[in-house]
Amino acid sequence: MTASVLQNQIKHNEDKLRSLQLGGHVGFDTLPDQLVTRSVDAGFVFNILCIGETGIGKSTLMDSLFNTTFESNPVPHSLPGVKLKSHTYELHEGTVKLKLTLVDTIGYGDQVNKDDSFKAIVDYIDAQFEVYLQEELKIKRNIATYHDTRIHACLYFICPTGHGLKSIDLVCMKKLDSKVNIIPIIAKADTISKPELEKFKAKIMNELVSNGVRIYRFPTDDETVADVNSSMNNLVPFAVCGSTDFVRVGNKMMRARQYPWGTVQVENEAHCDFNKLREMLVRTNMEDLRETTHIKHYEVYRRHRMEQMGFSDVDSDNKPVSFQQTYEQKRQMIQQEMAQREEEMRQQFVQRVKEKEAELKESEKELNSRYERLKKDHAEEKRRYEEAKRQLEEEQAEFLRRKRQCQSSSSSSLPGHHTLTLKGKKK
Ligand SMILES: Nc1nc2c(ncn2[C@@H]2O[C@H](COP(=O)(O)OP(=O)(O)OP(=O)(O)O)[C@@H](O)[C@H]2O)c(=O)[nH]1
Ligand SMILES: [Mg+2]
Repeated sequence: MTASVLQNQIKHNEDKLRSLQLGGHVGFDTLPDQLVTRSVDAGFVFNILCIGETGIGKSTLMDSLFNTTFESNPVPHSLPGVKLKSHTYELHEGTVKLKLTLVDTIGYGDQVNKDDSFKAIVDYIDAQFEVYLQEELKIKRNIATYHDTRIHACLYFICPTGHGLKSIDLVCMKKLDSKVNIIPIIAKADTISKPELEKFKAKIMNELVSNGVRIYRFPTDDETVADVNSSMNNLVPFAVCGSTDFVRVGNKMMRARQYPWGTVQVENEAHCDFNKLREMLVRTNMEDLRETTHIKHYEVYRRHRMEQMGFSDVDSDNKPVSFQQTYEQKRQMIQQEMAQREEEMRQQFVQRVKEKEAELKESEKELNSRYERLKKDHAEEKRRYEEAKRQLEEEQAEFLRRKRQCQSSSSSSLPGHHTLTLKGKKK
């Protein structure tokens, strides 16, 4: 069935849709409850990526956000490149299970040349999308039980310099803004004064806008959270601080940082925006962050990869094509390519055989002519020896003849001294 026929059929069915009144209670109004029960049983997955320079307070903020102690070791400043490290934890709050993955950058901003600092991060995010895509493309896929490692929220830790963003911040955020939900935060905000902080925030936002960096905006389309989200959007980047130390405030132990001149309470809204960040990230918009990751960022990645594989929803004339048609087209293309390559290889083989044959013939000719030459030389040599032999035999016969002549003349002459001179060479 072609795509256009299918679309027509769906439209036809929609046109036929009629709204009916029920005669009594049926029970499908419990669907939302069924959904909640099912989701609670399955548990939730949330993945946070923390990008920030070494020692900027990433681990401390995560401990403060989830009010626990995650494993972390301070990282040296001497690493040659940026790496990413992930840890997965299972957290329980009431009946709700949360599988939380925290991914940390290691060695970020420590290199002399920071041009490529973003690469490892981009690669990590893409790798998580790729794993998900491969699972989706499997014949026997397990999406329901699959551990989704795609990054849902990226907390970008900005140094509290009061001056604005560094180029590494802008470059990195620009590279990531189409791949992940970026939430910029000003780290160690207790080190910056209140008037300075307002100016700093405005400057950061201006720089982000003028460089076209798209950060995550809390959604304002759901009216239950529209007001709070739009007011929180105005507070971005949140100025946060974290701590692993506690002080007693009233009858409660609170996370705080103590200084000779006073105490900074992490959860005190007059001291920093930590509470607002937690409210937005964990309590109000966790589901939106997960959804945006799936329907916006993953969709971009998936589309790009499918196009890379040669799939498309429309053909060159902008007419809809189905997956099946593209697949058939692709298969034919590959088969043609294979046949062409086979033919090329066959021709190459024939050519090589011909060349080899010619080479062999040439060397056979060479051998034959050498054999003939040797045969001729041998015959010549033989003839020379025969000649020499014949001469020798003649001389031998001559010698014997003379010897006999000599003997006969010496026996017939008187005794005395005679000298006999032989002609010719002695052999
Ligand atoms: N002033 C101030 N200091 C902080 C804050 N958060 C953390 N620190 C301190 O900064 C230091 C580094 O904190 P970490 O949380 O280990 O920083 P990190 O970014 O995880 O460091 P690496 O993992 O080593 O890169 C510690 O001494 C913390 O006490 C903060 O909000 N304000
Ligand atoms: Mg750390």
